[in-house]
Amino acid sequence: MLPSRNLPSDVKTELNSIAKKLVANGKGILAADESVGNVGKHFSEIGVENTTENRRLYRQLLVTTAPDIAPYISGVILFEETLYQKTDNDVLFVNVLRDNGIIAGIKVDKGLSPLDGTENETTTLGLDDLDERCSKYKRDGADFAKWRCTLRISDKTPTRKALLENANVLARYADICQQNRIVPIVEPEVLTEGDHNLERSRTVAENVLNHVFAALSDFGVYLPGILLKTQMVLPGNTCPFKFTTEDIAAATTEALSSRVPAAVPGVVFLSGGQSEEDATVNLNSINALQSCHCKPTADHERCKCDNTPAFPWKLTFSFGRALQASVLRAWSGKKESVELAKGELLKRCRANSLATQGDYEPGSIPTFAGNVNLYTANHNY
Ligand code: 5MM
Repeated sequence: MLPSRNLPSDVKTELNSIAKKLVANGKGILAADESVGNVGKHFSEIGVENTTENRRLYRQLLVTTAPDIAPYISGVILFEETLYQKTDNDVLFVNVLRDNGIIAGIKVDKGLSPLDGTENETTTLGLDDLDERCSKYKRDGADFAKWRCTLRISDKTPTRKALLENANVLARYADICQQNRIVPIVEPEVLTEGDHNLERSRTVAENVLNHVFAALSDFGVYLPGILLKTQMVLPGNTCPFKFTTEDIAAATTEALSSRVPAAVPGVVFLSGGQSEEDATVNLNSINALQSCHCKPTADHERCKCDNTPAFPWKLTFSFGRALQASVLRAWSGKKESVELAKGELLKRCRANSLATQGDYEPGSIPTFAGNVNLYTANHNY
């Protein structure tokens, strides 16, 4: 098998075109690929039983909002079960998305597993049969995939062992996806647990990205056909110091600038336990650094900018919790609340779309759970 960077040019063109569509102007990704256990945690908070049918009903609510959210959402990441589920009208969810111009993606990792010989560090499972699964998922309508590895910050971590292992696993996954004409979203998530400050968070982010891009290069991954999914650079969740959204945006873009090659079409951020509003405001601050926000013509003449983006990659969202917290609370498992919940999803999608342009006015689009802290201890399943 040739390395992905030597794939035929039509395959590379297809991969690059999918990746670029996923980060098209004003659009981002809805991460709705929670594994069964994780859905159970969310459902228990709203008093809904974690059954296959309730998961289908909830995902149906998300997917059938497609006609409204399509201007803001380029892709939806599904869990394997969801890829094969249908609406009440017997239409596959994947077809509902496709008919509205939204690309279907799939979570292909099989979850985290302890990394032997480390203190609480992990690797991610799922490589063994990945090639066969990817070939099937592509046939069944998935054009992109996601694989999440996690790293944690403490006095002793991340260890070199964890950095190398997770980078290699992500690179093998990415290579296998590309061989199957699937765009891999490469997700090395540094968890927010800890009392570390912003500076420590930034240096760890840089170290992780160094390892990941070295491995992607070693494994011959075709960079114009991937997306990077990563955390914003935030202080640890128990850090005693406060940082502004501008500090967070500066630390995040600094870490990315020094480590992410220009060939990567986009960086899609996870929300990482931030409230819906914080995630949107921080995404907005990040994108405010991407370009001058003068308006065309008149203002351009005043500031003399040529409106060239500051960074070579698009900076958008691939939020899970920060797109769904209000939806879940509004829905609460009730048929009569489906429309209300769809409205909450639409509002969050619009807010985040504005944030990808640096045009979101904080507090301007309130939602049910906009300010609820969505931190999950040990987001390790
Ligand atoms: C949506 O949740 C994804 C799947 O989670 P589990 O496999 O842990 O159930 C998850 O990978 C998610 O995409 C990332 O954690 C980012 O989500 P947040 O909620 O941080 O935006």
